Amino acid sequence: MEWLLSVPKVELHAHLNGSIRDSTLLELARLLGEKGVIVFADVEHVIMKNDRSLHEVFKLFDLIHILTTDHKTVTRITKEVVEDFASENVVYLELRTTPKRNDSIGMSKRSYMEAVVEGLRAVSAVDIDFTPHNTDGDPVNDMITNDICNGTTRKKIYVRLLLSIDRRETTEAAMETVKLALEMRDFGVLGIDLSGNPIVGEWFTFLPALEFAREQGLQITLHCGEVPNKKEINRMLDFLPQRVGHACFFQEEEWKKLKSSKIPVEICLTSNIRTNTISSIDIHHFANLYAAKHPLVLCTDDSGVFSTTLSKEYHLAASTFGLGKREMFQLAKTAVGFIFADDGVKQDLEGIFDLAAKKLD
Ligand code: 6MZ
Repeated sequence: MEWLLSVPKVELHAHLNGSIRDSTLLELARLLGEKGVIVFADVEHVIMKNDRSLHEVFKLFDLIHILTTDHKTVTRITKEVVEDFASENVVYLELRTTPKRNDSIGMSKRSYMEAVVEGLRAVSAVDIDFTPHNTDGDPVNDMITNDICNGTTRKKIYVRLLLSIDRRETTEAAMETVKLALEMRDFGVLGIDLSGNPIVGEWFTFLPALEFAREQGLQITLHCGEVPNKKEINRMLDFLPQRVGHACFFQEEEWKKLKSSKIPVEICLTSNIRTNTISSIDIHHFANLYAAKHPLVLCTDDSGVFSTTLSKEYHLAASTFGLGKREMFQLAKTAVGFIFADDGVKQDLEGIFDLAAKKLD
């Protein structure tokens, strides 16, 4: 585990509001309890509960959003989430979040995202690169501050943003999110995610916004196959997104399509087990995809909600599927090929992995 902690890692599927520290959530709940907005004792029980069905997870998100959706708190959780990932040597993080509108406190989707960017600016425990076109000509080695051997150098993390469309949203609301993503490209927004309760909403509601996003050059990742929905899974695969998340309820036809398309899969082991989307870890499709050399990347999904970390996900994969250090390092490194950021960032990350390979030998 210690070794996996020290390996540089790439996180491509992390929801901001799912990645909050328990201690922060409890503190926020206590405050709202004191104000009489919620009953703290009831909420404490819900936050600390460990096993939840997929349905219960979405109920928990509604509660989390009550606790977090004001500008100051959005800024705070963004800062903390980034620092937490960096502390376990995540060197590149694609953080996704659903821009939220809350008229009662003067929050628009844009001001929500500005609060997120403020959180990135507030990161102080580590060095952060979150704006694109950072082409100041620095040699790669200057960029490498992730020293895996001694704790004296400051860690550095690249952070880029994906804006999520929630499946509860209308076509208009989804379109608003895509337009916002386009306006915020200079703040590191690279693409669009489709997420939310998979039993809610219809593919055709989101399609116009996703097509527009693609036309405009945004990259797209879709939550795909979190519930059995053959038609939707096929439509999603036919859309050819740049990546898909989960891919749990695929049947032979869909596996074939996925494999021939070579669409990388964001694998979230603990999330799938905790929500019972996959009944047991040893039959997880990771094994089949890995053996087929299909592009895949291990991710946390919601490190707060599922009490996990990326290092724990790597450990779980290594211990369940019998992978050694060499394979795990390679798995971490190949994820660089699936990031949405530009070639300059890819080269920097490859430099970080090459340096780490020498030190870990
Ligand atoms: C689908 C998920 C998810 O956007 O408010 N979300 N959507 N499947 C999952 N697997 C369990 N986990 C999280 O982060 C929380 C939101 O992300 C989506 C849900 O829409 C949830 O409300 P943000 O930062």
